[in-house]
Amino acid sequence: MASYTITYFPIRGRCSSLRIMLSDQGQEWKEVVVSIDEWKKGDLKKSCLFGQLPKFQDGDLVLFQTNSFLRHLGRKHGGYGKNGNEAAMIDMFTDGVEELRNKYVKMIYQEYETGKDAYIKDLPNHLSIFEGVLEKSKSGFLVGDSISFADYSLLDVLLNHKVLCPTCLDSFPALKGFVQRVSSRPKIKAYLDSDAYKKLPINGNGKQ
Ligand code: GTB
Repeated sequence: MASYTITYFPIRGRCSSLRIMLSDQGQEWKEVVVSIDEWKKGDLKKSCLFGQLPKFQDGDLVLFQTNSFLRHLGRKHGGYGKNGNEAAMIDMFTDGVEELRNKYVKMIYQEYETGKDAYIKDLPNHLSIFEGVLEKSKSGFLVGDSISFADYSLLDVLLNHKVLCPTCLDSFPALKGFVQRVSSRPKIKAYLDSDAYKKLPINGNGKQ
């Protein structure tokens, strides 16, 4: 039986890295899909701690804020480094990915028509940071010698950017290799090849 429940809109959105992580860890989960019409009624919004989805439940534990879900799974099933210093680095990279994600989300939802070109032009300034880190990594992961939730988050953001701009990784061989390698991990590949992933739109407004 699934021990986790994700309550969210019918999109990949902010839940993709979580779903990729659950898949790679061999965990099952249940989806509670909330339509925009249902959300607009307001009752569910009022019940959410920060007035937003996704919500993540692990038995009696109810969490909001997507990165707290990743940290929780990291503590329970691995993927949070092998010591405190690695955990700190994983937090740092996850926050770095979050900054890029927030810029992407702002462009998609508020400035797609007016800001997409400028966003893509500025993208190498962000990607080069992660390129530099992965170039130096012996394991091919952001931190230490094994995969962490920072890697799942980076993979998700890069996959979305490849849809936005298919050539955006062409000058970043380390990032290109990272996407290829991590996407090919058997359980991640199975999830990315599934309808559960492919049939969900990336964003809630049809832009990508
Ligand atoms: N920091 C939070 C986290 O990481 O969980 C951010 C959560 C968040 O932005 N939630 C958005 C939300 O609940 C959905 S993701 N929005 C509704 C509200 O605030 O009332 C982005 C999103 C935006 C819009 C749509 N849409 O129009 O369909 C779908 C998803």
